[in-house]
Amino acid sequence: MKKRVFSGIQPTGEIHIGRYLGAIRHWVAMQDNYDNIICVVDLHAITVPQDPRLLKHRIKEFAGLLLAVGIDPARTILFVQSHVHEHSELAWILNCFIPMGWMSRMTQYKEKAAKQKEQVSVGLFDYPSLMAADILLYDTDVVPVGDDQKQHVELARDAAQRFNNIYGEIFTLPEPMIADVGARIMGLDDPTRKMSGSEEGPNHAIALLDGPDVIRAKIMRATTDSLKEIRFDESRPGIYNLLTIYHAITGEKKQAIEAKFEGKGYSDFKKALAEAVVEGLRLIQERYKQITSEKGYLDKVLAEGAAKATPIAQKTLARVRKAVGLG
Ligand code: ATP
Ligand code: LTN
Repeated sequence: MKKRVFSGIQPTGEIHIGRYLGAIRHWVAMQDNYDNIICVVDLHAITVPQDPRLLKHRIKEFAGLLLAVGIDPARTILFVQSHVHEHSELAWILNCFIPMGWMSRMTQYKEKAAKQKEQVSVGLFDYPSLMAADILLYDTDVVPVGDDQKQHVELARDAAQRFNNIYGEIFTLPEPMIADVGARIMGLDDPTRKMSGSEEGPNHAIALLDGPDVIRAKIMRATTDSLKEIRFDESRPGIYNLLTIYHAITGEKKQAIEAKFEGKGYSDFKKALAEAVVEGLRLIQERYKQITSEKGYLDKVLAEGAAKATPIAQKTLARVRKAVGLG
């Protein structure tokens, strides 16, 4: 029996190379050896205000991009979270078992809430409970995510354990899987902050659908420092981040990269990085065009995905309802 993998992506902002290098490309690689489920988490997206038309567009765009990067619907169940109602129901039940104290410790909530002050929604606070429901509904063994999501996966595991302690073996205990390379890609404009989908700055992130000239311009403008040496040195976040992107996208060894750029200037390195990114994204963009030009194809893939996910989710939820004593 293959182990079950579950992961999710919020259909907000653009798919940037942080999301791609930190998470999505690993989902593609894992299709051979794991039983994969990937979800476009639209219910998570509405924890902060969204424009309805844009959200609807993004859900399709994200699904299309996931297929373009190599998610294969024959091997991975790809679906939209709100198409499977069991997610909301299990999230509610889990709400009644997860202590407020655990949720209050979530660093992502604290960071986002600090920005929004009293406008912050109850849904944003409750975000980890819905995420736990996503994971636990499918008897997930492994959750491949970027390192910002590790704490949420651990909360899902703790919630499962707490529930199992009360009711017996209901849930499989999930584990986070954080890749070594690209687990944390930083903003090009501010290398001390994670590259984020909800960030507004024009030079913050490279989107998977950015054209070659946009990619070149963003990389040439990326923040570095006034030193010269091109080395993987974590104390110099700008150049370290750019080198990490180069390493992740080309697959070349760190030492080989340092050797290649020894004695060269930042501008030479940035040009080489830009071409590597342009080349890395070219094929993805071609495939995306193909996928979206085929009318009805994406809807069909997503409907089939939901039809495959639903019976698995229903089975788990039935177990939970029975354990709790719901009617
Ligand atoms: P936001 O920053 O708006 O909260 P996000 O980009 O973190 O959103 P998702 O798009 O849902 O959220 O993330 C999809 C996956 O990509 C997650 O596993 C997340 O850890 C990973 N990821 C997101 N940004 C980065 C990044 N800058 N570096 C590495 N991995 C990332
Ligand atoms: N919170 C995650 C997205 C997400 C997820 C999940 C990831 C929602 N549900 C379940 C893994 C498993 C994020 O922001 N990246």
